[in-house]
Amino acid sequence: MGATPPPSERADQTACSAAVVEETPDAAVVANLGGAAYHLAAAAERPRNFYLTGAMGCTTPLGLGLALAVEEPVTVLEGDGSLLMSLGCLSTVADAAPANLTVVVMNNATYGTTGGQTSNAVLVDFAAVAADCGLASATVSTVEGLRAAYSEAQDEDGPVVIDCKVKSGMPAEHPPIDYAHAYAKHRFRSEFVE
Ligand SMILES: Cc1ncc(C[n+]2csc(CCOP(=O)(O)OP(=O)(O)O)c2C)c(N)n1
Repeated sequence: MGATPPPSERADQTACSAAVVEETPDAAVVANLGGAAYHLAAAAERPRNFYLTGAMGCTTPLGLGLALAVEEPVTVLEGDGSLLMSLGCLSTVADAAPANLTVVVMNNATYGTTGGQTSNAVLVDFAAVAADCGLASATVSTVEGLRAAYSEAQDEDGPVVIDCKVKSGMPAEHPPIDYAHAYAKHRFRSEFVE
């Protein structure tokens, strides 16, 4: 069963998102819909961010496809609820094994975006599930812990899954996110294709 640290022992999600961008300034970062997108925008709004809308359960699959298509580092900022919705995708990640892919599960153990209902993440050890699929994995609950595990992940010769225990809640403010589909696709795609 996954460890469930109390809120006081969980990391700040905006600070974790900032650490990811600081460690890999060139990375494409794919954020889960809602909370993960808002925290990423608060930390570092940039054209190499792709903010999902609506498509819960598709964040890691989208990141996997992207990692297979580009050479840059690709980082997925997952939600625990979203990953639970498509948990089998971790076996696909292990099978395809792009070395440039890192999945950080922003695990607040809730469906934060829809009001904070408890998710079944309290029953699941994501790092153990990833390891069972054959993936390198780690569990962290501080910004410093994430920074260290994330930095190590960049040197791994395969994908890495990091279960990052974060506090629930939304950032007080973040830059506006333009979700218009054609604009969002063009802005992100033109970072990688001439
Ligand atoms: C298939 C589907 N079901 C439900 C929703 C509604 N919904 C949007 S965000 C969300 C919660 C997401 O939880 P999690 O992935 O843990 O991320 P968090 O909100 O905690 O950051 C839900 C249920 C949706 N967008 N798509």
